[in-house]
Amino acid sequence: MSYQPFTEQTVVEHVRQLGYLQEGIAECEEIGDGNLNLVFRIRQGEQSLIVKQALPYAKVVGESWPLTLERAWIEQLALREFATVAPRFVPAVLGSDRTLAYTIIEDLSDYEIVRTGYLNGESYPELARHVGEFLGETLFATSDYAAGPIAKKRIERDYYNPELCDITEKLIFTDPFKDAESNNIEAALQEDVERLWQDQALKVEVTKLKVGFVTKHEALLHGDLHTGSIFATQQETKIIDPEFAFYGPFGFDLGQIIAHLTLSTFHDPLKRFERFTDALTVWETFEKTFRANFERAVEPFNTDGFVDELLRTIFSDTIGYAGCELIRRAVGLAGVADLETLPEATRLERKRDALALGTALIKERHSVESIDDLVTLLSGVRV
Ligand code: SR1
Ligand code: MG
Repeated sequence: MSYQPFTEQTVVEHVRQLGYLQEGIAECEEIGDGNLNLVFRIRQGEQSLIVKQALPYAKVVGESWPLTLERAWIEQLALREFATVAPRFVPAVLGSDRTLAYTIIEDLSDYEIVRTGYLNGESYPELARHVGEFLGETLFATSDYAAGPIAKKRIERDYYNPELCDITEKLIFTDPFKDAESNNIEAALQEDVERLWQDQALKVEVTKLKVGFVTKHEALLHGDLHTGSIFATQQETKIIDPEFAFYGPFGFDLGQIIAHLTLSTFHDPLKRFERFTDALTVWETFEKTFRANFERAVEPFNTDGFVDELLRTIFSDTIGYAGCELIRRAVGLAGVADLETLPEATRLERKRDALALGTALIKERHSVESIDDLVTLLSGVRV
């Protein structure tokens, strides 16, 4: 069967033929609200499942931006890989098809997308600890330090994901720092953004971070770990959508989630203490889990003192990547509801804050000595 995008009717017929549904009525709804894919929820009696199918173009832009269907295959491989060390934090994969570019996963209807929950004033008390643990487990397990040279390179081979990496490379590290077509700059911010484009010192630092992104093949990353890629309840957390998965720098996913926790405070300043405490908990839990795992690092990485140096580099990378993401979500493609749903005057102020904070994080990342210093820096923005 060759690739066709499903409709609400054809997807039900397809999964029924595969034996996932009984004869009889099944309800189906397309619920995808992301930038790239179709997402169908199919319900029959008590049973409920999700079929996520890639489109051959970026939905957020249109058919003029073709995009590989292979990302669906990479996504389900990554979910299965993550499940080997952190099964509690990913949805169960029930099936997948490389040609039709879909993955069937357990329905998480009892969960809510964290960004949506935050916009509605919700809090998730376990989220930060879970995300930190997930990253401490998966980043270590897929690295040279745990897997050893042969196994690591075997895993890495499966995650060759050039087109999706190219999106990140352009949209996060290149386009926001020049007059690029993909940018989405509000007229009132034009002068602020032009100042950014003239800041050579900033552009050198962003270039260094981009070099790290393209050259450090340290561990299997989620690649797009924002609050729209996490489902949560008060007790549980599930990380979804790793279609941008690839081997990259340890600090990238950490930076992304810290940036999006920060963006959520731009929408709801009353949650600043809670979200910055969450940012701190993500880092501390990651560090604790990663260090504990490092006890079984293969030689010579278990050399005394090595993990401390490594964590210092991961920390400064994390801060820099968080800064790049803040800038990108204020002026680049794929804005976030945290900012876009604010009334105009507040929105412009917050976007300026995102530019200022992003710049400070990128430039000062090497002088931030502790997570407490980082939280102080994050809190420094007026809201
Ligand atoms: C063209 S894709 C735009 C963005 O959507 C995804 O969620 C990633 O964040 C990507 O950068
Ligand atoms: Mg996504």
